[in-house]
Amino acid sequence: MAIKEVLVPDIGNFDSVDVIEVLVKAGDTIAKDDSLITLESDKASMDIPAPFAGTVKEVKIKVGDKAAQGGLILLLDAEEGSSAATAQPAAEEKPAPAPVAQAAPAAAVPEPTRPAPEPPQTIQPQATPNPIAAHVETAPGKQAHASPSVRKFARELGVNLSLVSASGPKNRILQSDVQAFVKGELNKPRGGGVASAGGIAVIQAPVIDFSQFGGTETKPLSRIKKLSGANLHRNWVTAPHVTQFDEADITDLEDFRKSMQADAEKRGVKLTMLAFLIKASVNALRTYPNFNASLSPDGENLILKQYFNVGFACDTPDGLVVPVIRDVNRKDVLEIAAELGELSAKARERKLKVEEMQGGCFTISSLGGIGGTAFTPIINCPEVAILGVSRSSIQPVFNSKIKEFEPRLILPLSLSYDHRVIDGADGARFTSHLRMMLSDVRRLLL
Ligand code: CAO
Repeated sequence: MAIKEVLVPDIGNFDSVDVIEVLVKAGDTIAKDDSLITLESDKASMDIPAPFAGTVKEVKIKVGDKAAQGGLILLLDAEEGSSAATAQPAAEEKPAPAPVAQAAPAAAVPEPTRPAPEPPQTIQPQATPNPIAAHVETAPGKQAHASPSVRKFARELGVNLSLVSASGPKNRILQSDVQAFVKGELNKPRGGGVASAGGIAVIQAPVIDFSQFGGTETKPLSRIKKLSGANLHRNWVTAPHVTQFDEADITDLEDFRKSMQADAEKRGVKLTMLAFLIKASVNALRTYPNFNASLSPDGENLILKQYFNVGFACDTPDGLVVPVIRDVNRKDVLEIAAELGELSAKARERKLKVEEMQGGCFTISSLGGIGGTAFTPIINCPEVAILGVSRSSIQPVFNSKIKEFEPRLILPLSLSYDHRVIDGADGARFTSHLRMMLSDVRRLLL
């Protein structure tokens, strides 16, 4: 064994390119041609293969570094008789020696068009469950031939290239082969576990060229929209939603709110209905603690919270955000209204801190200032319920005491809850409790 330096070989017309992946670590035993790092320029990505076999002593490069020809990648305890000079190219894969081998004696040259054979791939660990990775298995021994960019593409998706059928020349795997494999895996009915016993097999959405029907313009989604979209989709498909609709008579509450408005304004606070709704919701959460809870990750337990933090959906030019008002049980309606104003202003000025959007127990989505009669809000998981509020309007309500219809201000409520945690009866009890709280302003003050 001898310690050898492995350097960045000639990488074409690039002075310095980004290191986007380091595929080995100290202590790894590697074979000749195993990929060591992946470099990416604005035009292409390329893997740098090991010029000889051995054990990695020390990696000298990291993700984010810039690499240039001759730069040190790692120190290798090289196996005897294995060197760049003595290594023979595989007859099929590398018919001609790389022209710049002398310029970088310690490293083999990556060959963009005829790359080294793919080492047996392992599934990359995923931050979130990956339906593709979950359905592929490693098939050691079978070597796949693909360009570095295709291998990178496959790695990003967690695809084991040895399972992908090749359609390129000399049995080479093309990007379209990886895409076809992924499509095939996604369209397979999910089987095996209880959660997938129903088999959610979704057919591929057709790709439509809308310009055939008229003019179009493509506008990128904002970062918030992309993030919230993915979360909303997950919450919608994982939590079985039921929405309970109800109506609260807020005639007296609205009179009270208006009577307090001038006082509130003197303190620089806008007192809207939402502050009262937040207060009333916490009263309902205390009465029905299962709503102030989250399911444990294994789905075996309910984690009941002893704090009362309420989030509210806030519409901003960049999309939906949910600031959280903490410890609502310890605050009066004016304090809640003040915080509501501050947090909404911050949200619209993009100044919300991450911690101001964390720790919520229950969310209110109020569209009352805009319009509508009812809607089905999506639960902000891992919370188990969300209250939707629509626009209040004057409705004729029959007063049985005087046997007459009276004009009353009615507020529509839409409570979506996770049916794994909350039964329909409790859903109806919760909204009835809210009705009661909102229709008698004195109760809110208790
Ligand atoms: N019925 C009738 N009017 C209502 C009302 C209701 N339920 N709720 C509020 N209003 C009125 C307010 O009184 C106010 O009237 P004035 O301007 O005459 O005083 C006006 O509507 C605007 O209210 P607001 O929006 O400034 O204040 P708010 O406290 O009601 O709401 C906030 C604050 C941040 C929740 C709101 O601005 C917002 O962003 N709403 C959208 C939330 C959203 O997008 N939800 C959908 C999420 S997807 O599930």
